[in-house]
Amino acid sequence: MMRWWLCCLVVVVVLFGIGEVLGASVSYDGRGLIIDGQRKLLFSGSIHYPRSTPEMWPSLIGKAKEGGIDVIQTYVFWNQHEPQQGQFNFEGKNDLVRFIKDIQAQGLYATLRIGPFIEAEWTYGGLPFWLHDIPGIVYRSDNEPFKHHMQNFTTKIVNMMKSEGLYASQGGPIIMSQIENEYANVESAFHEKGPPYVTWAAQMAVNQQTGVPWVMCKQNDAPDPVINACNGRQCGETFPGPNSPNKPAIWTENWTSFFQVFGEETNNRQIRSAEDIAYHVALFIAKKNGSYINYYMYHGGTNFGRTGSSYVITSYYDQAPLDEYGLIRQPKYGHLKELHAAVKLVSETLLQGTITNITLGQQQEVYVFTQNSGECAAFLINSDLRHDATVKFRDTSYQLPRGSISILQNCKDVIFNTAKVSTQFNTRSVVSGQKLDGASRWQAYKEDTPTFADTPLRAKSLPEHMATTKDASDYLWYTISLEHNATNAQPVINVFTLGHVVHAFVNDIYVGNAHGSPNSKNFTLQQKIPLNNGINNITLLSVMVGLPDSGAFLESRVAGVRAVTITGSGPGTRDLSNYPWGYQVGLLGENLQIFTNEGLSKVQWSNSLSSAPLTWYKVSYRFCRIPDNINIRIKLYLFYHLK
Ligand SMILES: *[C@@H]1O[C@H](CO)[C@@H](O)[C@H](O)[C@H]1NC(C)=O
Ligand SMILES: *[C@@H]1O[C@H](CO)[C@@H](O)[C@H](O)[C@H]1NC(C)=O
Ligand SMILES: *[C@@H]1O[C@H](CO)[C@@H](O)[C@H](O)[C@H]1NC(C)=O
Ligand SMILES: *[C@@H]1O[C@H](CO)[C@@H](O)[C@H](O)[C@H]1NC(C)=O
Ligand SMILES: *[C@@H]1O[C@H](CO)[C@@H](O)[C@H](O)[C@H]1NC(C)=O
Ligand SMILES: *[C@@H]1O[C@H](CO)[C@@H](O)[C@H](O)[C@H]1NC(C)=O
Ligand SMILES: CC(=O)N[C@H]1CO[C@H](CO)[C@@H](O)[C@@H]1O
Repeated sequence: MMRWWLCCLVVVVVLFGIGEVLGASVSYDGRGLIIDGQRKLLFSGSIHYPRSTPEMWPSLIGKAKEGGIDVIQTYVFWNQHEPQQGQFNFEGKNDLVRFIKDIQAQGLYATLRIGPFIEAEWTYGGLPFWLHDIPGIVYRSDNEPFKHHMQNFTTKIVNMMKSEGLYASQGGPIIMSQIENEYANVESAFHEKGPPYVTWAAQMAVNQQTGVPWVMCKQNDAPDPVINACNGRQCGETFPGPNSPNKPAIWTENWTSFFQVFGEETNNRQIRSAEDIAYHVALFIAKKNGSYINYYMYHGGTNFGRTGSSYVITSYYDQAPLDEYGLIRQPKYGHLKELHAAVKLVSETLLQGTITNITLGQQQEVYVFTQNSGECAAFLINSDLRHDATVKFRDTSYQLPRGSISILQNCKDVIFNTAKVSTQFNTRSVVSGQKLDGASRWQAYKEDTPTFADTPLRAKSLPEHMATTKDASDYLWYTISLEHNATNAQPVINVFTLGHVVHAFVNDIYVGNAHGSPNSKNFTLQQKIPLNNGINNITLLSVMVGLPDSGAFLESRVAGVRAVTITGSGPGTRDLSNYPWGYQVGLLGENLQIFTNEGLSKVQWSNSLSSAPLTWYKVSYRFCRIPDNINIRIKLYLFYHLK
């Protein structure tokens, strides 16, 4: 009888074994994600696939792995994948499956932040602009049209990952997914339409049956079983904690630096020190039971083309551990690598041990993790930012530099201090190679300034910029044919705009420009202009530097020229806002794609280089013998002529 039972038990175990080969289940408890039955302490780094090239991916992922990163976290960029409704693009930089497989190939995990609203300093927060024209749509709200399209895209991505076997539950690398993004920032703007949307989004995500957990970041009331995660630089101080004792403390965005906008000097937000990052990571682990920490960004990369959001420059988080070009930035990279290694040495104890904390001084405390086996790890914290401290812990004295944390193995040996940087500093050296400014090589093509007669599209008032360009171009021309009766006064034009840049031309003469900034979203171009008696051609070029990516009611934002008046042309002020306007989307050179091989021959290039505004320049250049370890970048110096 006894033997029969034993035999049966063996059979059960074997079956379980087969099940495990197929995939690792991912679950969680209050102390961490549990992958394949094991609690994990994970360091994660954000690398966004469309912000680099597929050729760079294996090297970026490899460097992250070498730096002690376990997980690569990326958003999914809806407007890259579905620029027109129903027309999909998963090629080249948009090859999400290849990116996830590259992660898997190096044995790392992946976290997929589907959003599909992602913000991310990405144009329109990742939403495709065609959503704007869906009747009755209100984004990110309890709104049927939006929910329909959000669910449709989310399902498409999840199905794509499933069909490639990429979820950990299928043996793939994806251990976690994110739905929505920092929704709590805008939730109150939607009043009673906010909370049901959160509930719906969580349910819709969970119903996708991915076999791995979902998170919502900065959403402290994330509905079960979705995990609420923290974003910010100081989650060790600011995170109120998981909203259930059964959920782990997850930090989805610990900003390694900050993105930059046009016109801004590099400042302290961008140059976040290695010591400061290490301190806050250690604090999050010690104080908040932190078990998943993601660096946003680990590699920022480049906002290629028109993918950056309003005013955001093309270089993204260049100060991250891997710089824009994927080069290692020291000491940030090395210091964090040492932190990761130290934490991993004691991670068993951090994940399994019981936690106590003891005050050691006015601004000094220790968090002690103890296992039944006697294993012990401790974090000695000196939160005094001005004074070093000496503390006594278990009969030993420890020197703690100001604002630092020491990690102790066996509750005795200091294996890391967040303020002691042993990694060498490095600087990026840029060697200027060939100068391409030899005038003879260059050719020019000047954009025509369209007039009212040239623009077949007409409106009875100024059309709104974004609704008109539909994200096909940054540029929108407005033209008017104006009859002028000379007075004694000098004519002055006033162009009120909601961004981002406006250029003005009168009778093909460039008269001036003005621009806004992230802090002054509206501005007025006020400019004296020469007018002929009789008919004049007034042409305005409205330019946007990316679409907005944040805030509520993105679908009803307005931009571009909103009002135009003229004084000194006839009596009083003439309001031209409701005149018949002609308009045209995009520049001619842009529409003809004259920057491509096919488009090059579509216009007449001139050898004489005018300095007229709105001139395209081209040069052909042959590069040879580029060593593999050198990054070639072409730098353009633009001299902007402002009258
Ligand atoms: C998304 O919508 C399209 C068009 O209505 C439909 O053909 C497609 O099956 C939907 N996809 C998903 C995953 O629901
Ligand atoms: C950390 O985990 C322990 C044990 O699970 C729990 O008692 C404690 O409240 C948690 N601390 C925080 C800050 O969540
Ligand atoms: C232990 O940590 C908790 C949470 O940070 C804090 O409220 C408490 O005062 C600490 N206790 C001691 C003895 O330092
Ligand atoms: C205005 O534009 C029209 C049509 O392009 C052109 O024929 C006319 O000469 C222009 N007027 C002036 C004053 O430049
Ligand atoms: C323009 O911006 C200023 C300051 O940001 C704001 O007070 C004002 O209301 C804005 N005007 C319009 C018409 O949007
Ligand atoms: C310009 O003067 C003519 C003749 O006096 C008049 O008919 C016309 O309405 C005036 N136009 C404007 C824009 O004031
Ligand atoms: C959201 C957040 O936590 N922001 C903080 C990021 O870190 C810097 C300094 O490290 C703080 O100044 C920010 O407030």
